[in-house]
Amino acid sequence: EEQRSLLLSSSSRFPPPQGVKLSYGTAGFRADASILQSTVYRVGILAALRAVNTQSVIGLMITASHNKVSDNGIKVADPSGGMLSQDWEPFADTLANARDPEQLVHLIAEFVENKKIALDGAKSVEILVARDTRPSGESLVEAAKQGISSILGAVAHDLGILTTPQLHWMVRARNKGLKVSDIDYFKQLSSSFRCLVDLIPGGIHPSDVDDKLVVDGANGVGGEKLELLKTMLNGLVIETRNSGKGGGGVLNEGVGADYVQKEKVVPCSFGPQDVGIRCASLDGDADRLVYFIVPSRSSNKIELVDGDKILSLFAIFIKEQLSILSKEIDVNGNNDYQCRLGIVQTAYANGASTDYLKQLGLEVTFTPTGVKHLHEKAAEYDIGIYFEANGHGTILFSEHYLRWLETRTTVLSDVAKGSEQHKAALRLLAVSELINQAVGDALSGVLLVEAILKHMGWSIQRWNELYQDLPSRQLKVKVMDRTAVVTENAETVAVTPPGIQEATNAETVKYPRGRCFIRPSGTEDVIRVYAEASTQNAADSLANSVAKLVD
Ligand code: NG1
Ligand code: ZN
Repeated sequence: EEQRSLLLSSSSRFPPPQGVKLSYGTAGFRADASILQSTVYRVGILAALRAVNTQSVIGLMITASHNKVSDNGIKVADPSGGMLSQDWEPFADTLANARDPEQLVHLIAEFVENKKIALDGAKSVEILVARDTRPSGESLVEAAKQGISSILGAVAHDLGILTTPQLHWMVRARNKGLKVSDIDYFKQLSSSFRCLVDLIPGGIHPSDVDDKLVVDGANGVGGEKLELLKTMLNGLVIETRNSGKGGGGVLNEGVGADYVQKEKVVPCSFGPQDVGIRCASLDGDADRLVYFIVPSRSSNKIELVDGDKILSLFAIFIKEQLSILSKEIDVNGNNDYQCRLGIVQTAYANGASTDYLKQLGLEVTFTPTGVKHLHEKAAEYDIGIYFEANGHGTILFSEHYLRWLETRTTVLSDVAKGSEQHKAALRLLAVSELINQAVGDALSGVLLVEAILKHMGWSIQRWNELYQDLPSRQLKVKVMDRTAVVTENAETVAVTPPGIQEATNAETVKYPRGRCFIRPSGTEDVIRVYAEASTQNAADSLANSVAKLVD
């Protein structure tokens, strides 16, 4: 029928690349941009099917995040604004690897039947498409649109260049029935930031006025968007570098959160002039954030303030508000609601951060790498804070808890407006508005870090001293087949190949405070090795010897 011929004719324009097998990994599909046309077209089809199936707005983001500028990728944002439902991932793989139009159409028909997707095109559904600043993005957006419009009733809405978290935010907002444009995102961020600043005990310290933050935009979309956000903020001085404008540097080349976190050196255009200043780095699509300090004029080494430390800062602040709130007693002398606060990390979290968080009495759990796992776990709490060490993370508030907070603010403002409890409830609500509820978001992350530092009256040095990172080393080993390594227990134990875990353990016990694990990357053809120990030399040596076992 109509649908079938539509698919056959459009797919014949997007022949798949020969001899490559693509897989929808932790970050969707990622590859050299030159081979992605057919994949992106097919993910367009998938997104359209998902939209019809859920009768909701779906998002498509074209980005390869922190990877090199010649790469690109595509991922799907589900109706909640989160990652594509995991039970659709195998279908994504199957579609991407279909040999020819006939097979593709057959696979789609089979899936549609299986999932009982009603493809009558009667009710139209919308797919929001956005891309980062990669030059290949423009033609890939076209391919995505062709895929989308091959499904009857599916309509693509091109939002141009956005950060990844912005797109996820838009999808989430649209499915809540809000008519939003991308300016609403900036309005919500700036007004909730203002709200937090207004609630600082004793107001902003006068010395804060010329206390600046310098942000490395990775020569990508984040720098550009931050420039815009800045114009809507008061009481925060931000200098943006590597904003990607005016023919400056190359995306992610010697810049950005991934570079800074892995290499632990200053990014391009930072140097001796920045000694002691609060600096931050975004990644190429602005969903990761790390801070850093340049400690001395004579070296390009930095003190990294990573995702674990951002997590710790957020946790302290949230915990403080909760303990203020818990002093609120109702007329019967009861505190009527105990908020469940949970912290979610991965095995890459620095051991010192986990120790610190546990010491604060917080509940810490571990999931495998990949935001979808952390996000899912964090969503089990009233307030769930998750972060990957590399700077991807956010704070999730349950709807139930938000409703409770809202009623508290009304009740409290009747009886005790201006009370500490009232303010704490307002702060938590402002945090829930500021921090992206869909995915990790570097721009909202920067604003929350800045608001909390002002609230605490802390310098970046004071924040960095919360605990001292254990020395660590991360290596990657190129392998023929990364699927040979299979892990369990939140990736801390390798169950295959046989004997590899025992050999790793035998190395690890040689080092005081040693901890080491291996896992296959979900985004590159490598096995990653992570090691931690009491000295840098020991961590390096442990990582190297385990890398040799993998090779
Ligand atoms: P892989 O390649 O699976 O390790 C990397 C990061 C993840 C996550 C994804 C998605 C590390 C060790 N891994 O995944 O945390 O950010 O990329 O971009 O940083
Ligand atoms: Zn990213």
